[in-house]
Amino acid sequence: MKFIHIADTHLGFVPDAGQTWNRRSEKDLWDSLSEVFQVAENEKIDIILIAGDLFHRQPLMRELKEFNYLCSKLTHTLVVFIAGNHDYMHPKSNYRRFAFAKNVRFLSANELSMVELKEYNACIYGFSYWQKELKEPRYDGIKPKDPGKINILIGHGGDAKHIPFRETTFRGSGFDYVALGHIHKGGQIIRNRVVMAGALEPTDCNDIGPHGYWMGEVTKRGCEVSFFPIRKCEYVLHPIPVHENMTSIQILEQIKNDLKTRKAYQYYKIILEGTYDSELNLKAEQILELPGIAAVENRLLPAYDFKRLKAEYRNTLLEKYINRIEKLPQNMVTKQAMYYGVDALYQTKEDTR
Ligand SMILES: [Mn+2]
Repeated sequence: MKFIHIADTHLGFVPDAGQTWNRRSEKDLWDSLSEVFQVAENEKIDIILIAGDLFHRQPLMRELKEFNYLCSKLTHTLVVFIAGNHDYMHPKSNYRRFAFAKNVRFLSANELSMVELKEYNACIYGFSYWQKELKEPRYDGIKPKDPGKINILIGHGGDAKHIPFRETTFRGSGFDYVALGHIHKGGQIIRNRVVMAGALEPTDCNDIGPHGYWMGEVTKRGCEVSFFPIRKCEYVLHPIPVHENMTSIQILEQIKNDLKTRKAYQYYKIILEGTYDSELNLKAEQILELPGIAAVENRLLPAYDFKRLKAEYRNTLLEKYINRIEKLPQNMVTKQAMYYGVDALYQTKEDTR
């Protein structure tokens, strides 16, 4: 049985709202879903598994119609999905009054239920969120009824407030494939068997790395699944090492130079690391103006001349602090303690005498 597994499409969400650097829109999320459905059609995929948070919030009727239309166009594929914490089964949810196409199965109950697919000798298990949070480890101890069938579980969660689970939750569970959603960074929890899809598209610039869908084949002898990125938008963490002799023009040139190897679909989150001279006059806006920059995080530490400071602020708290830290074993923590501490004392140096 050939399948595609996606999650966290967050339809209805406006990506990076308020940002001016990026022309992403709500439509991008729909386009990506359409792209996946087109792959399903071309590859004659038997089943699409959507592991929750299909919608970012309660779906509007017109959004359900759009989704249903995309499903109904599939000539070969069955779509099975659950509601996640974002699009949970609210008492007034449009989910409750919508009639889906006949190739769509919504596992909407809040208790484990199952769709049996006789033609594939398969059973798809899952349940939906009926509230925003589910703190109980509800996937613990779940087992398929008939071990002779191809058994699939669709699940959503993986953090403390949303059905916590671990690798061991599914290890001996007897499911041939577990299609998970909720955590936006995807990956294989158990290779070829338990997969967190990751968001189909990044929703903001903290969703670092590639996003996309998983496609594979499951039989009673085993499963094989691979990741396929959707390359509309990918956020990349890009550290820029800075030292105190660098000027702002030099730093900007370095960033511009690094941007030359950027792919058109990539947006950089620049991390400034290292030390800076107190005279450095570099504004984050100057970096954000460059094409392809999503965000700037300043982790720079001021470059202090500790020897000079001690001489200048003899018999003050500042001198005592530097001496004290210098006596400790030097590592990243003491280094930061030195910078932050000196920085705090130096800013209020009038009081330290
Ligand atoms: Mn979620």
